[in-house]
Amino acid sequence: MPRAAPPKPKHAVIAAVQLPSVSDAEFASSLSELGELASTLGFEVVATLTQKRTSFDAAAYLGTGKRQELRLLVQGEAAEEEDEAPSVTEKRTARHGAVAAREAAKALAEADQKRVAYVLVDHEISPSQARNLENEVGCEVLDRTMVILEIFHRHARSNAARAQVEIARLRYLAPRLREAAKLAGPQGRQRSGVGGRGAGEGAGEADRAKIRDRIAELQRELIAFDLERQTQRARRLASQGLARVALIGYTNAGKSTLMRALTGSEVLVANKLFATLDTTVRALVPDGVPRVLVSDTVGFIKNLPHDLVASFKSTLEEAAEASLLLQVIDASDPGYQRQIEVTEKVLEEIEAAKVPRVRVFNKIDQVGDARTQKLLAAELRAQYPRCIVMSAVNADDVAKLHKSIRAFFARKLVKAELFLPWSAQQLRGELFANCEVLEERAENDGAHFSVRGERKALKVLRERIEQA
Ligand SMILES: Nc1nc2c(ncn2[C@@H]2O[C@H](COP(=O)(O)OP(=O)(O)OP(=O)(O)O)[C@@H](O)[C@H]2O)c(=O)[nH]1
Ligand SMILES: [Mg+2]
Repeated sequence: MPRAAPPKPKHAVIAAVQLPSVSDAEFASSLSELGELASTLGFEVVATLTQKRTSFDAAAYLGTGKRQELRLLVQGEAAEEEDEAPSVTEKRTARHGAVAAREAAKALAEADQKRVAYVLVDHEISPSQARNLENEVGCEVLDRTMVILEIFHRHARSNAARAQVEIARLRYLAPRLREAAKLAGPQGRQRSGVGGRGAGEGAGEADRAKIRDRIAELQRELIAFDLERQTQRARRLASQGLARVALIGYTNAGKSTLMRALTGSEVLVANKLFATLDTTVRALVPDGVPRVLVSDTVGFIKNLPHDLVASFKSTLEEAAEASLLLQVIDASDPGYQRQIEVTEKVLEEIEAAKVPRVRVFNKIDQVGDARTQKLLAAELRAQYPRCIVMSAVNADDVAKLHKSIRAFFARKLVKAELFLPWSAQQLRGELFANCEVLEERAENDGAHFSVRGERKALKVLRERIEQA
């Protein structure tokens, strides 16, 4: 069960069926996305095999002819590797000692890398389809879901994210283990593979019971993590005002980059899919009234495995609780409209569709020359009124985004009069942190303040003054 990325890229072949309902553009963009997912896993895609069909083949996803072609492709690469074998031997006899041994090892390693290790299928296929296809083409088959699960598995850092991903993986693998057990019998061959599927081949009832127990154990752990997070969240809400912004959107759109720019924090930014799996919360910098907290969240993707959506629901609750969502969209992706659709669908699933939302079209600097950028920006503004078109690497643009976040919360501020008795002076700091003080007058038994602040923050403050 490899956890770290393999040191050298493994060869993979992408195989996909185009159904009549899928346009050529949509199909191409889905394939290129699968290619990016593959490279995030450290695979090198050496070939792509596609086929138009009215439905998936019930037995093995692809039609018989394509399966044959795929087998030749997979085995063809392997045959090439065998052809190289004599030259390795020749070299070994021609030279002696350590140099020859090193060269031979290198040649063998290179030959090994040429082997097609995986066939990647751009759909979720059934356990029996996967198994039949594997048996026929002679190498491991990973569907889109497994590829995404594997990336999540490698990128999960916090205990909670790890537990969430493991539950999703086990749920996905359990029926596949059953399928393997049926085909391979109790003494099924053992194979190491991505996702640890190999380790469980030939799994019997005892193994399946173990999986059920493990899932139950992880769920108990998650409940504990959840309680911990809720306590932290409650503390945040009580002590720091209530203005919350969440950065949400498709994977790789630039959410973490914007998080860094807006909060001066050092969250992970990477040109990988699903670099961020945990929600991070930081204060908007420079600070102001109200104090605004920004959260960075896990990215979305087309056909995000259902179990993962369910698993990450609690992580995404942060988004549902925000007062404002910044929906980050990669404007340089020709398929940005699909990004928008996918994101909006997930927002509905996590019941965050009603939260006020601003669309942020990012990476405009990556769209052709200045003229093209201007044209696209105008088009986007016409199509999505009130959207922001920007580049996270442009400081002026970031400042503008910062300003519009402030403006959003400023609109929600109300004026109020507060009286702070001398006996409650310990709340003075909190008052200044949560409100904009317009005027302060000292009176006999305390200080009178004219302030502007968030309705909810003012309510909390009044309660605290009464209790003091
Ligand atoms: N040129 C350019 N690159 C950008 C911009 N914003 C982000 N990037 C790059 O895009 C890549 C992805 O950025 P991230 O901020 O990690 O994306 P993310 O949305 O957090 O992605 P996930 O965590 O995977 O969901 C990184 O290589 C960034 O440096 C931008 O405005 N312009
Ligand atoms: Mg990120």
